[in-house]
Amino acid sequence: MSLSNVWQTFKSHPQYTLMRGLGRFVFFRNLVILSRKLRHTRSTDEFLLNCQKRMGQSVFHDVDLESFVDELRTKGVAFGLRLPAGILEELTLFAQNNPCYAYRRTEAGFRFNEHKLAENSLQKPILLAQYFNTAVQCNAVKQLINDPVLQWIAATYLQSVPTFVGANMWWTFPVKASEQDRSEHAHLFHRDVDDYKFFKFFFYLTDVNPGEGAHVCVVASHENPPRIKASDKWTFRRYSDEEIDGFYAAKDIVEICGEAGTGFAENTLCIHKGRTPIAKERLLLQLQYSLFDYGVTNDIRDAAQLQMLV
Ligand SMILES: O=C(O)CCC(=O)C(=O)O
Ligand SMILES: [Fe+2]
Repeated sequence: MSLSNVWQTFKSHPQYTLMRGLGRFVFFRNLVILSRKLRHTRSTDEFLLNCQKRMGQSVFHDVDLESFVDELRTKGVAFGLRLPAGILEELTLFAQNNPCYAYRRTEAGFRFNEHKLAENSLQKPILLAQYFNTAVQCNAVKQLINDPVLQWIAATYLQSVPTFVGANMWWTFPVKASEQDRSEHAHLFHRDVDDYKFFKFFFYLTDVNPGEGAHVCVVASHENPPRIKASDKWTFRRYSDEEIDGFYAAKDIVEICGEAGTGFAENTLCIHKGRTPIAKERLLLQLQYSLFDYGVTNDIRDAAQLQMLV
């Protein structure tokens, strides 16, 4: 990013730009986390108590909450969530009946079954298409955001009243996309700096088989960032598969597969990427929680700006 771009972003989102600068250093991350924890002690306890009271209303059963959060802390990724069939069906129906938007562009709407027509209209392969305003339009998304199990995990992991900062539901399609599109849309290894502390729940809404469009994560890399070039200490960039294969043990580079309904949580400060599907598209729902909301990770768009391609 050029200096003038940094300045433009600073003017429009000063807190976010500051966090992007400071949040790459462990020292500043820990300082902000600690001060937030101390300020929130009482309200966090109240929040957790409220979650516990509502636990019976959760759609998730048999999750060992303490070990889930422990795993998220130590490994940066924790497994074992499963969406019930009813919620999965509601989300899938929502995806079938509402437009998604190519490359997250508000003027590039199309229905899932019109992918080819949309590509013709856009005159390029569509690697990714996202739904907007899901929390308002889809009850299942709303229900998950308020689910006591997810909220308890978020508050315990963040050691604070969690701030919900966005639902994102999107398709990735098996197409020959350009390297630039793959890089811009998270199909090359990278780390996210979305806050001083944050994490995301991922739910697969289609089956994800080995070799297909899985999410790939390097276990425990949130505390062991790659140091390949000297500048890697300060900068955040895309890494090639070869760089990541060379830096981490193969056993730690995990391709996360699972049937529709599979859910996990990840601190995406870990090295991760989405694989470009070969034959079968992937639908994913992601819910993100952090300390602060910079307004840059949600799917809320002005309905007046939404336009269809086909
Ligand atoms: O599509 C994927 O699995 C990767 C998504 C990603 O990079 C992210 O959510 O931070
Ligand atoms: Fe990412």
